Amino acid sequence: MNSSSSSSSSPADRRLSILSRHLARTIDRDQGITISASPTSSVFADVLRAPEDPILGVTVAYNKDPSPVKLNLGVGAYRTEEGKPLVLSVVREAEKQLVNDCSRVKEYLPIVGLADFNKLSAKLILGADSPAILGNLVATVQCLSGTGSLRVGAEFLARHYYQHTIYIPNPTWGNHVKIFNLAGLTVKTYRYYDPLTRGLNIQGLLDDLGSAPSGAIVLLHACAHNPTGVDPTLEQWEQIRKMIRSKSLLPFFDSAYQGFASGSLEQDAQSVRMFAGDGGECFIAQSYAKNMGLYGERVGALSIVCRTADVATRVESQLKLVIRPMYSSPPIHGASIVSTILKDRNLYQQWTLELKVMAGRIITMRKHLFDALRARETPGDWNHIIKQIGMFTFTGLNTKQVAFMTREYHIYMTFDGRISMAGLSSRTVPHLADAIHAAVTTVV
Ligand code: PLA
Repeated sequence: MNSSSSSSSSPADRRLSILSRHLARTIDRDQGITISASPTSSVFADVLRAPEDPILGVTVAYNKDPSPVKLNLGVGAYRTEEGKPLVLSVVREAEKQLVNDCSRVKEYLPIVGLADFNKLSAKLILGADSPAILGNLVATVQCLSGTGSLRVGAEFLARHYYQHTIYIPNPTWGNHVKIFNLAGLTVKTYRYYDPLTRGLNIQGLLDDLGSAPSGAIVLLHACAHNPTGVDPTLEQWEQIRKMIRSKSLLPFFDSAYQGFASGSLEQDAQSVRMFAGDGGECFIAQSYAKNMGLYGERVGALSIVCRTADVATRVESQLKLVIRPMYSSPPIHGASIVSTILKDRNLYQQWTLELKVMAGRIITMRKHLFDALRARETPGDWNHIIKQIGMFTFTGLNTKQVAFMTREYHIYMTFDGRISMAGLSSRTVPHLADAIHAAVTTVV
């Protein structure tokens, strides 16, 4: 297991470094060596240009490319067969209802967000008949999508939990390290993906969790693991659960793709429900970006399942103290859309159908790409394309091959070889297959 070092310098370290650079400039100036600061020079003259984000920066590069054949398979954002972003019909319908309801006002929401939204979100992930819901054991707060939910949860843990080490899978979504480091947690990794089998390294995972210090926090992807598309089977989840509980580790689920993996909201929540149903505690960060297509609305929830109802209310009171100085209270529009859909039987039904169509289209793209590579007799075993789950295929292409595909074919993807299947369409599959074929046959 590795301790992560990326962006781990503390705020105090950073202030010290800025101060020493400033002092060096002042001393230089006082000694007449160089006059780097004049009354007109910026006080931020020493600020270095930061690199683009490894995922969102792919879109920045894509936008600059004038090629008509360019293809953005970087960020995980759903596109239609026509390559267009999709607003779900059920979301349009809910928005119409909201606009027509003149009793609605624009007052601040409470710090914890919209009450209905919180209750319905907890039910969606845990199941309406969950003992945790029935026993009022869950503290839920509305947050700024999945990222904000992870951030609030991390901040709460840094303040109120005795263990400050969090284990994240290797590999994982790139932002996890930064979110947890920034909250002051120490990030370590556990083995997850085996590049040889392109599957789960269950033994490595269990060994690493087995040797983690008692009480350590463990980040788990609820379903559709990003970037690998490799999920544990239910039997493996049970092994993981037993290990986590026997070592008194604290599970923190990141649920960014409920409904996107299998097309079923229930099936994709099974891992979380196993843990929430065993009486132990757990954290869940939920996002509605992908499954309701509400990316830019920034709507999500953090739920903390506690052992007693009394603890849950105290936990909620402390979550308010975390949120208030960060952003005071969350935005109203996205959460209103979600609760309008979740509380109306017909809209809910319509949503599940639209979700199935999106998940189904992604699964079809897997099949198309697999067939296209077989038709080209592209060297290599490409079965993982159809075996992997969720929005992404972890192709196994290396950095040089990715760079080649971007340079020669205008295909934009992250450097770890991940492609967003949701950005692909029947029309663009042949172009991608040509690019992969050329990359594996010409770039070693
Ligand atoms: N957790 C995981 C595992 C994710 O993949 C993402 C999004 C999030 C949380 C956060 O999503 P949200 O804040 O928008 O709700 N990952 C994307 C986008 C889809 C991104 O990097 O921000 C990705 O392309 O990996």
